Amino acid sequence: MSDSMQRTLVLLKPDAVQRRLIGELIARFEAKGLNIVAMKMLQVTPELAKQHYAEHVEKPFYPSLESFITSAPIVALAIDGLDVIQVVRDMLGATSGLKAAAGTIRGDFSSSRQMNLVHASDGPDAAQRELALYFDESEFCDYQPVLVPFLRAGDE
Ligand code: FUP
Repeated sequence: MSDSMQRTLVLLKPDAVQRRLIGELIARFEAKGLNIVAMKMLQVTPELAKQHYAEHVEKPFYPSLESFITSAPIVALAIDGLDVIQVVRDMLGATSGLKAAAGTIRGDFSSSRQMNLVHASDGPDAAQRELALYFDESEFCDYQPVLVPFLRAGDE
């Protein structure tokens, strides 16, 4: 199957903000050649947390997760790229920093299952749903990335 242009949601969580890792993490997405098309810092409310983590609200770990995700601001990014949903998930690594492979964000910077620094949508349906939670359609910047001819071949 040919690679398709996609958009995904990435969150740099409160631990990333508090640990001053925002720049280092964004740099990884830029260096990979992905295209950031929206970005903002915001405070997640308990209401937004429940919408975002709808599939986990009933789980035993949810209260602790909500407390963490609302504990400081986050940075939300919308990122475009070929197969970007899987590419970014691979860049994040396994959920727990203790299991994530070296070279991934979580593998390199996290030693925790909860404080794993980053979130990224896990599929096209999740990406659509989660992007709408954090961004209005008008906030996506559609610009021509001028480096594309140096990032991949014309037929890719
Ligand atoms: P991921 O898709 O890798 O972000 O992970 P999940 O959707 O499985 O989990 C969502 C978040 O819940 C993760 F960021 C970590 C957190 N979590 C806990 O805090 N405790 C658990 O037991 C499982 C997940």
